[in-house]
Amino acid sequence: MAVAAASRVKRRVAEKARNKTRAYIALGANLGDPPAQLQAALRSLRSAPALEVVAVSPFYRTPPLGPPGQPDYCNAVCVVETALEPEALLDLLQGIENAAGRKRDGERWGPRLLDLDLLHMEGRVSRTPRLTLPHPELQRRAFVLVPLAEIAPDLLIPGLGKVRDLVAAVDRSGVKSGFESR
Ligand code: A4P
Ligand code: MG
Repeated sequence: MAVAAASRVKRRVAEKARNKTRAYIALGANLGDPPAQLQAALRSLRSAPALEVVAVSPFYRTPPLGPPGQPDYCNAVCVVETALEPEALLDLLQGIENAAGRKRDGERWGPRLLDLDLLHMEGRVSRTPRLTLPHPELQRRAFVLVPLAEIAPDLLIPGLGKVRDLVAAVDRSGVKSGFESR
């Protein structure tokens, strides 16, 4: 335990020296082949020179939040280390969404090929018209909190609390482990 804590401190010091921070990204899809699209998005993130993917949660099947009649979502969360500013990271995420064929002309919370949301960046808050950090819906969404709690239960979200407490407070009954490719 002490060894793990010491290595965590060492990593934080090294990250700080490189001016890097950790960012938490939610991945979601409910059109096409959702798990394949999440895998493709992860490949794009891994090949981006400006960041390093350091953890990926399992994939989950989740009931859609939004207009009725749409397919279940495949959801996951990943953690990256990056020296990018938050809005530059958002640009990168939106570029990956666009390359995956994401259309932005549909109804609010309508079905989508790929959604990449920035949940939180350590040490950063934002309230610009383009970017709210932490993500404003984070604490209400089991489809975000369940995968996030798998890889970062002790993460402290500013103004909200620890992820393990946030996930304990939401209804997780619809969130199912795994998502078979169709
Ligand atoms: N924006 C502001 N803050 C952020 C942030 N922290 N991360 C702005 C990402 N984007 C942020 O997003 C609209 C605008 O939000 C962006 O231009 C950005 O500047 P968008 O991705 O273009 O559109 P959207 O995703 O339809 O908008 P919205 O309202 O943010 O939807 P959400 O919150 O992304 O929800 N049900 C399940 N089960 N699983 C899901 O993953 N996802 C959604 C989409 C709905 N229902 C779902 C799921
Ligand atoms: Mg979005």
